[in-house]
Amino acid sequence: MPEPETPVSFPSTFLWGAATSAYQIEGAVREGGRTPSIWDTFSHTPGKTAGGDHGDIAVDHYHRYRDDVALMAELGLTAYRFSVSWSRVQPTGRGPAVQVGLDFYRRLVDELLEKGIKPAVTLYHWDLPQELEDAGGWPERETALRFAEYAQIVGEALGDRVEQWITLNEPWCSAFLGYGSGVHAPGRTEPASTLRAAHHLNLAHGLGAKALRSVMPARNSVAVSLNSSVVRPLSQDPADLAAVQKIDDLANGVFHGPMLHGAYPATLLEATSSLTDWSFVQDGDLETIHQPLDALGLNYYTPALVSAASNAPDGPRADGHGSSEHSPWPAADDVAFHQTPGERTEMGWTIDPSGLHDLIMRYTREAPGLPLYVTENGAAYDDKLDADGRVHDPERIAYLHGHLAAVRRAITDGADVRGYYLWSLMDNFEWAYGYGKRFGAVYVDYTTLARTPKSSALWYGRAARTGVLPPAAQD
Ligand code: GBH
Repeated sequence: MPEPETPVSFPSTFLWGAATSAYQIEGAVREGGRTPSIWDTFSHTPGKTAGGDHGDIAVDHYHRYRDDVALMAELGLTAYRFSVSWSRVQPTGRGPAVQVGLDFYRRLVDELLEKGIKPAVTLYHWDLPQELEDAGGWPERETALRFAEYAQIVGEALGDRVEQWITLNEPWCSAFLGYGSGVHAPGRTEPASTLRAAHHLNLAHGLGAKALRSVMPARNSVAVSLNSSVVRPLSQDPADLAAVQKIDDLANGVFHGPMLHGAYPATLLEATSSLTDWSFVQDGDLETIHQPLDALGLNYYTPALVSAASNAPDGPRADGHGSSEHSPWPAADDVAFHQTPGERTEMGWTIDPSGLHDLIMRYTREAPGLPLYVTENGAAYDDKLDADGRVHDPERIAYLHGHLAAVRRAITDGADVRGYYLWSLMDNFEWAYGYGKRFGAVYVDYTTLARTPKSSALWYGRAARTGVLPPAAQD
């Protein structure tokens, strides 16, 4: 992707943010009455995460949040997206809130506001209280009802000072990696449960959005963050185009169908009919899920390339398996996934900024007039602290430059993108990959937990302060 040489500048109101999530950064897993979430259980189960890594300490953000906010302010960030740990606020997933838990987030938000950084709260970034999983987890309807209660508690506590709300982060991962391939907590491998989980996550979103609105000032914005996939066909063969339709339904339509249009795609219902009759969708559910949104969050890393399995010379290779032999894609044995050509990051994910442009334009068409945010985008590289105490990451700068330029092109093409949150503020617990994969703009030394802004953080801070992308070559 050639870098444009002319300066790339953004509207003055554009938000320049960074994102994190609770389990990946907080640590302090037993403090203030917090109880285990499914990720505590999963990461302490032998063989589930690289090196047996877990979030017990993570990057100790729970104790270092003041320094972390000060660092964001120094860099020049204008927004910060973080998530609330459900089991810190409501340890059993039910019943009264724990004030100590809520107080932590109140102090964090006040610190951000004092520094002029706009907070965006994600209510659920994958860390279901273990007790709710023990009662069946997301495949059970009850979990959605519990989520609505939790949303109301957090909305009441922070709604006066936080304007931007995100109900769920990437429900696809919760449903399909958590209950299908099993590479994410709770590690179940039950194809039919993935669709039940997806529906109850949708319902949680709808009920949660309603609950938030019932307790918050009307000026606040309620959104959801989807890891909507850009699904491309290997060829124009009708069989490959049918594979795209199938994966697009299972990745995107299963969520945006009910959320934006009030219905599951007919093609999805048909393609999955051998697994389920969808009788868990009750009267009124689709109406509940179809809540008007104030914004939509899009998380983007890499596009997917698919074909019919019969058109794959090496046989089907389903994506997202990780170390699991189970596919995250139910009823899709007839689809093969292919490696997209091009340079890749340390995750093995192909770098393709045009995918972000296409994704934004797709949702501009799918939901006309709905403000969009890129709520995650970033790259893992094998960063090293130099002898001079610096971290040079020109590859990450190039990645960010390319993707921010793609966002700018989408704005020029008529998309209403209001902000961008870099994933991630700092290196952290990369789920099943543990601490080995570094996504941070800020480097974390895992022995001392000292923070060092990488050259990409300084580059991004300059973009945030000036509204113009500095040249990518500048490291
Ligand atoms: C996000 O997940 C998460 O919200 C965040 O917590 C995480 O740290 C970050 O991204 C980086 O991973 O996996 O081979 O099938 C992104 C998860 C990544 C899942 C891309 C689908 C497709 C390629 N998604 N992935 S593969």
